[in-house]
Amino acid sequence: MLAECNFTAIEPKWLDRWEKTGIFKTPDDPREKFYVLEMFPYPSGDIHMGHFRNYAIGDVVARFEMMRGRDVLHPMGYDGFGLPAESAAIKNGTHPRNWTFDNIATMGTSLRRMGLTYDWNREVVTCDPAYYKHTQALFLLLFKRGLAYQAPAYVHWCDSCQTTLANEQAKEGTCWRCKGLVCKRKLENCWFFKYSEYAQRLLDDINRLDEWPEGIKIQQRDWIGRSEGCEIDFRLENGERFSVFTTRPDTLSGVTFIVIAPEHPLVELLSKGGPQEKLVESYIQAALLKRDFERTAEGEKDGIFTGQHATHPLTGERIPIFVAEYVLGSYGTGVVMGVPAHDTRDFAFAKKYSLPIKVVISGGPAEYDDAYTGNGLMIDSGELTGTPSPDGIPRVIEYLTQKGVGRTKVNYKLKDWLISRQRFWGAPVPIIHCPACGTQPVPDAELPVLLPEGEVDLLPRARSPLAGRPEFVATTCPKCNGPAQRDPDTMDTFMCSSFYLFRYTDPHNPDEPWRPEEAAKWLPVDIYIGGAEHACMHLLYFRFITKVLYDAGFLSVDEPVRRLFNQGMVKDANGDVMSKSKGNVVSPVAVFDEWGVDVARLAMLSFAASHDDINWKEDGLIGARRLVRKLSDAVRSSDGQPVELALVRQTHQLIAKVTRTMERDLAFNTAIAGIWEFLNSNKCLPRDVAEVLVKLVAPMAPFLAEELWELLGHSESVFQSEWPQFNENLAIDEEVQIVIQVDGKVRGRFDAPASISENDMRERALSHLAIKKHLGNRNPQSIVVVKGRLVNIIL
Ligand code: ANZ
Ligand code: ZN
Repeated sequence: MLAECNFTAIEPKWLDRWEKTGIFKTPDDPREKFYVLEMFPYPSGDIHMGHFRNYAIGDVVARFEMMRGRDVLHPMGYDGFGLPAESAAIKNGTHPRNWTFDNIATMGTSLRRMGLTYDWNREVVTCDPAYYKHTQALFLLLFKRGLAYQAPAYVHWCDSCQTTLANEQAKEGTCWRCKGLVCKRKLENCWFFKYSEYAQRLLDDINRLDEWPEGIKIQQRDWIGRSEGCEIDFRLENGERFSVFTTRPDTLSGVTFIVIAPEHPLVELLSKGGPQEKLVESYIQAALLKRDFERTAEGEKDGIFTGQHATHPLTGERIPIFVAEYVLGSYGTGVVMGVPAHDTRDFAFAKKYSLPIKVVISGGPAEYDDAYTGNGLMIDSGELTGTPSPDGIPRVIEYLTQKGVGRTKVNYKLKDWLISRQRFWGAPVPIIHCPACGTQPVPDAELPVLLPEGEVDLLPRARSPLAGRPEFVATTCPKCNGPAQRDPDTMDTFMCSSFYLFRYTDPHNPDEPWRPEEAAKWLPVDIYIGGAEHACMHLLYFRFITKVLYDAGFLSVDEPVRRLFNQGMVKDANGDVMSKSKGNVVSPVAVFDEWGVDVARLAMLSFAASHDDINWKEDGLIGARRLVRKLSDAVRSSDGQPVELALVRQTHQLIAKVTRTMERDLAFNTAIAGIWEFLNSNKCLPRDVAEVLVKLVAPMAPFLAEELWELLGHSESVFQSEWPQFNENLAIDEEVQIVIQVDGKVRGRFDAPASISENDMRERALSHLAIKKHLGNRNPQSIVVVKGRLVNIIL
């Protein structure tokens, strides 16, 4: 049966056996724990190739660690809330829950079929009330710790999703989900988490993430965007004070105008009743339609004079105040001191409005056709004249502090996390608004605040559908018992996925999110495998929530994940991204049906190293099937012959190679290549060696390995056997000398490890200097390779 690669019989057989023996159940009291986690899927249909790859990689790691004697936690669940369920429900006239749980059932069947080592007893589903009760409890924890607040704000609004978005979900002005254009909207009641309060810790602790990809760390540092500078106070002519944030206080004497962001609260006051009022108003409306990166891009700058002036804190000069879109309301203080001589944007602005350009740093050109941003000495700067720039900036800040007009200030680009969404299919915000008592948390005993069942009108109307359901909204105030209203918004689904990894450690706990001692057993996650696209979303949110939970005593770790691994994408045979609209989607389940799960797994793993993108091709399946046949044949025909020293060496080398890829780079393609090569050079295997081979392939092709292991006479699972050890000394490659001949005559030699592959021998011979010279531009007719000894090039 095996020789024909008929997996239809052996797959159910082993799935059943694994289930019955419960060998992948999580041990209660791990001695040497290892927590393997893959990013859980959004249940949008059946699994796709990206899931298949992600989960196959995780499964190899889990099985490998198990065989090494570790106690493994390897859980799976579903990120159940989100918009697609709501859209489907609107289309089909059903409840979003139906669509979601149908998809979960479909995906669950496929994932189980793949033979993944998940402990399904620990499955979590974020849209299950038993789970979102804790999402709401977590919200209240933040609320009670003063980390959740409600405020009116200009927020990102996606018109096609009909909801607000957090900053990182509207990068470059496009919605992370639907890729549609995002605009700004003023909302009165948005919930925010004080993300920015954790900015410094989130930044500092990146330095401890030794086993995270450098690229993710760079993106997170940039997104947090720490900037050291100074706040400087100016006065309006009526005496009122406002401040600007600058990284260049050394240029203070060069200020010739002030610019305020259109969304700044001061703007309305400044122009109100004045001749500029109408103009300013329409300017603001236009600016709000633009995206932040468009507003701050290099190039022409426009703005509008407010009709008001400010007083310079050092010189007392009168300086005009403008509103301009290139200043963002969300950064610093939302007000900038304009220094055209030394800031490029200010220069463009000053040119356009014929404002004076005052040079205060030496070293610039004689004629200014752009700002001078280089080093120099401060000039025309009163008592500070002669101070070096930028080295003297701390001295400038000290001076301004003494004068009482400024202070040192650190700014972060990271903003508070906007958590409320105006959609239905999410965890309701557990807050009650009482006309007498104000904002009240829902008492713990009343959690979860359930979403309505039955027929629901989900059509988006720029406010939460829950707002239109009196039986949901109407409630009583927990404090005064008077009539009150529930908050109609639901939470960002990234909130649900910010703690699921902790919930897996105690998934059925009805009262607490988890017992701290259960979490302490397993955390941190030893390896977290998933795509890199969430660098500044999920992967930053869950670091934040981890720190909050650590501070509150729920966790013993303040970083969730020791090692982060980003797998590459799965593209089609031509290297195009698979998508429904292109019609180039390959279904993993169809591949399992036709080729068997193990052949599919081996093919997937052999295309490239796990972190690289791959192009899915049928060739890979053909190759994998050949490998399966070859291995089965070799194992069946293995016998009791003694193992010769050369083969001992080769075996230890192979063990070393496979072990290292499994613990280090997860480049399973090299492990598979090693097994291939081994089988190619050893037709008939001694039994002991056959056993080693079966173990080495087991994490990658578990059904095949179990079947062969049984064939070799074992009654226990191969995953209960021990991972083969290698001896360093034996694994070290012997050096051999390889002779290069051209038409049978020796023309060169080179040293190489005894295990060098035939391909490498050929390549090294052809690139050998003497040989290249000898060949000139003649092309070899053929090349004969004798492994470990000789390359003969025939002309
Ligand atoms: C005066 C100045 C003079 C500036 C000079 C630069 C050069 P980073 O490094 O990103 O923190 N800025 C401050 N708030 C802003 C806002 N809300 N929107 C747009 N620009 C803003 O940049 C800090 C600098 O960005 C600040 O320093 C300010 O311009 C500008 F020769 O102040 B500077
Ligand atoms: Zn959208």
